[in-house]
Amino acid sequence: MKTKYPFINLEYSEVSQDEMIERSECFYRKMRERRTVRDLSNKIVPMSIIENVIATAGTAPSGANMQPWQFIVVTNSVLKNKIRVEAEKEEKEFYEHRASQEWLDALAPLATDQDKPFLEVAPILIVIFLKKFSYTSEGKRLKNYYTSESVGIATGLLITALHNAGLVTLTHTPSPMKFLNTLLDRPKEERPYMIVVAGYPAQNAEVPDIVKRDISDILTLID
Ligand code: IYR
Repeated sequence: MKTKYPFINLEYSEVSQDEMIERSECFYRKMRERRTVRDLSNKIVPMSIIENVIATAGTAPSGANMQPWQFIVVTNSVLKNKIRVEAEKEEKEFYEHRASQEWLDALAPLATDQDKPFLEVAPILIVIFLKKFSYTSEGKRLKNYYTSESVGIATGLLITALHNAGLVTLTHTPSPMKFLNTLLDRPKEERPYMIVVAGYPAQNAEVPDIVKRDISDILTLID
């Protein structure tokens, strides 16, 4: 049994309701501009931004505060090329054999395919691994809890922080992604969760003209 953490006073300063409304509207306006961008430029991104956004992701809540995530930042061209080659192999298999017709039909409007040039062009790949176990300083293995929920929340914060910083992202999930353990030398109990590709948009980048469901459609209020 672990000893209880000492409890400390919460740092919290209440703001007025008007201020809260203003802030929530303002943040919604900001987040509404976020788009998944597949046309990325190779313009370099300062590493301090990447450190800040990963630190932000690391503030996410997690099951028993186990923080079951690891963020691997890849900037090296040779490694990015290897990731692209391996991801494209998986994607070719997906588009030509593994995906059901229903899945291909759902994807068709987005015009995605097995070519993933952004994995090589973008200055930054953040490869997120989900850790099923943690290790104490004595090397004792501890189980982590609610790992996909926890890593999902952290990834959401990461994408939000990158958008807030003024960069664009692409969430990429080649499947299966086991090749990432080999290329990035991660232990087998870490599961590749997602690649967040980050950078500036290419000049004249285009995005599909999709819309998000209206609030009236996604919100059910039970009084
Ligand atoms: N992983 C593939 C396929 C893909 C699947 C879904 I669901 C998407 O929203 C987008 C792509 C690919 O990256 O092309």
